[in-house]
Amino acid sequence: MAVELELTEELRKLYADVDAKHMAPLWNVTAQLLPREPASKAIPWLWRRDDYWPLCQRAGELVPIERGGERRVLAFINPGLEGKYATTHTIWAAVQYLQPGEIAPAHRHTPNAIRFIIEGSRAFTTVNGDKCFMERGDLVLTPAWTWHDHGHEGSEPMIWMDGLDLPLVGDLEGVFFEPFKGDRQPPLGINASERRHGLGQLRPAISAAPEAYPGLLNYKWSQTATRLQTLGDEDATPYDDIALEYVNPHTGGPVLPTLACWIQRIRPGIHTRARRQVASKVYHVFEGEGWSVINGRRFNWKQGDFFCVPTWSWHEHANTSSHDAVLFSVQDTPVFQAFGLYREEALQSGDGRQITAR
Ligand code: GTQ
Ligand code: FE2
Repeated sequence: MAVELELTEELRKLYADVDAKHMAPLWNVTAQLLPREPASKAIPWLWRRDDYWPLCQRAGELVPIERGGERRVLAFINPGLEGKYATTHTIWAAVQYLQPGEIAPAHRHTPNAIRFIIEGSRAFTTVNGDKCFMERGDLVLTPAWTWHDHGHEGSEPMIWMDGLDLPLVGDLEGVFFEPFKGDRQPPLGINASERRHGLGQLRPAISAAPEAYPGLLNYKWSQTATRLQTLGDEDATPYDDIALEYVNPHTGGPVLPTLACWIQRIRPGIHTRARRQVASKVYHVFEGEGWSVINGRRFNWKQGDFFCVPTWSWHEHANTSSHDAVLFSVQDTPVFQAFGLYREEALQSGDGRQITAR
């Protein structure tokens, strides 16, 4: 409020009486409620593979998974979001560690989930009866309210990234959860969704009834890698270099209503321009090494690391090595787009890159 009110005895009394009736005067909180632009409480942060990997192994020794323990998941918690189990204000990102023979029991919930496979072979997630085997680089979806359980038929521990809209659905007070009767679903098919929908450009006619015929659940790395490599210099963008969005092949839209997933290849020596978006993201470094500058702070990363970009934060990426860097990311962009709230802005000053604090 532009005019400074003199806090008279009567005004003080008014505020006390308003407060006692569980009301609030807007004029005292306008700036807080309507800031000129978003200022996320989440802060840019990086989690290193060298830190989380031994913690996962120790959890593997100490924490059995079965009913009660359920899933061996270590989440990345944003230090700016006190008391909130979240990586950004909307996204839960985590690593899940599963050893050969273990079963993470079947259940379903309203939050949407993605998994991106980091290491290991022959673990699977059964999604509504479709047993999807997961290999390094695969993206597997468990859309809202789909039954899912994880198992492992390989010989080495398996680790993958989980990405959920859990903090968002939690804030919306829309979380429902239901355990399955029995630890695992009887499989109705094996890798059925990728066999039916995996090429994207050819749609089975029967899929016109999507309720009876679920869409693509496993985006296999072999196909992602092929497309990443068949795009060349002329397909690069200034902000993300060579970037691809995973899409729902039926709609061309994001993989889930609330979450979009991207994969991008940053060529050796490339340093992108800075941009900010009304959207938050969590990145996983799939291959290579380099750094990102996020709101003026530089974060050096290498294979296996995770980092987050809070809403409306400037970010740019650089590949400092002599081979490609590949970044996977999960983003809440679709939420903002759905409600007409999406914005983005390129940095105009200087050479379009941030001045780094160090
Ligand atoms: O694997 O089903 O990271 O239900 C959080 C909640 C993973 C899962 C998470 C979950 C799961
Ligand atoms: Fe789950």
